[in-house]
Amino acid sequence: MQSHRALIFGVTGQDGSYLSDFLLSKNYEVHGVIRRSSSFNTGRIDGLYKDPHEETKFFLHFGDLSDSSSIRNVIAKVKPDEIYNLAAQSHVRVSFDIPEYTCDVNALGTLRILEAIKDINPKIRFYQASSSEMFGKSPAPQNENTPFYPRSPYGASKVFAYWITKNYREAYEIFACNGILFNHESPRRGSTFVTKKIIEAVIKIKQGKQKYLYLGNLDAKRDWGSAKDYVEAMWLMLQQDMADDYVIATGENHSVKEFLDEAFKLANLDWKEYVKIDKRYFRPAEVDMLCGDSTKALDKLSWKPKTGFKQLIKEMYEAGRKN
Ligand code: NAP
Ligand code: F7E
Repeated sequence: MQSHRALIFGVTGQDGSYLSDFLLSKNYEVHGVIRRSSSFNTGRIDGLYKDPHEETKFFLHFGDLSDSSSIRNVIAKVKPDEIYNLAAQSHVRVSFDIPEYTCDVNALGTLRILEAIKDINPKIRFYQASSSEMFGKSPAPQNENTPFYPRSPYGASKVFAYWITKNYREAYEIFACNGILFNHESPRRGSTFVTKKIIEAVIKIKQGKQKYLYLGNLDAKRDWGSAKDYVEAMWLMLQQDMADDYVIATGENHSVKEFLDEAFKLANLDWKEYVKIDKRYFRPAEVDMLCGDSTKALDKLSWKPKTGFKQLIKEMYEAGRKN
């Protein structure tokens, strides 16, 4: 039987790397789009990449979501059955510094892929990485029917991408799905997101290599799940009979303070002795509380999270200590 072929935009990111692992385990041929960079940006996928002269099911191509021609060329060349758009300027705080770039990549980048699918092969199935940041100020628990109220250029860019994905589904019958994923973390999480920043600091403080940890708003609450669990949900969405949108979450939320409690406890330390507040890390507008209701994903995809809050922190801590 011929194996399925997937194309992943954002393959070098946290989710792109876990999705690649997952699809390769399902015998997919996996193609990823990477950006040219002056230093290597492939650390998360180095274990998967082989010289193309050897036998491999994992291939990389240069491209960029701000460049329509590269998107069209790679889709035409790879001829994928499924496309996963995980590429984004994904940092909420940074989106206030570079709002125009964030919207170009996250919002128009999604439109560029959809236009290419429409023109090249409308039968390609499409996954869009939508985000709980779209709910912003809407009260928790948030599900597929909760109104969007984004609080950042990042959130607003993802709202456009969500609607254009839905629009191409309705207008052109493209099998296009939005996965509305709540925060998900892992040992591969970028170092400037709060969970990984805390874990790295705990380890360095314990080793005597760092004195203090500077953070912003400690009262914000997030529904933190595991990236490894969440990439399976992305794939499940594209295996259904009908395209649809799904919230993916744990249904539990915790404050940044609670995360600090758990993480510092693993090193037998009291975070209150090491954490200092730096105003630079506050956002011009904050999302105070996110907590997802993923009943629909359980009913329709039989998906549920496997990793709890404490287990996630422990996994990140143990992996960090080995590095
Ligand atoms: P991430 O680690 O920041 O990865 C983002 C990926 O996008 C990287 O591969 C990055 O490439 C690539 N990228 C950035 N700008 C690009 C451009 N102009 N052209 C092509 N590629 C570009 O993000 P993540 O945590 O894996 O998240 C994956 C997706 O899910 C993102 O769209 C994010 O917004 C969304 N999301 C994430 C979460 C979460 O909690 N993690 C929750 C909801 C939604 P480089 O490596 O070269 O920078
Ligand atoms: O912040 C607070 C901060 O940057 C979480 C992205 O993957 O998930 C992520 O966005 C909370 C916020 O994630 C620091 O103010 C305090 O309330 O880890 P974060 P995020 O903004 O929730 C969503 C679902 C996405 O879609 C995004 O792509 O922690 N916080 N002090 C801090 N945050 C950071 N980064 N750094 C601090 O020092």
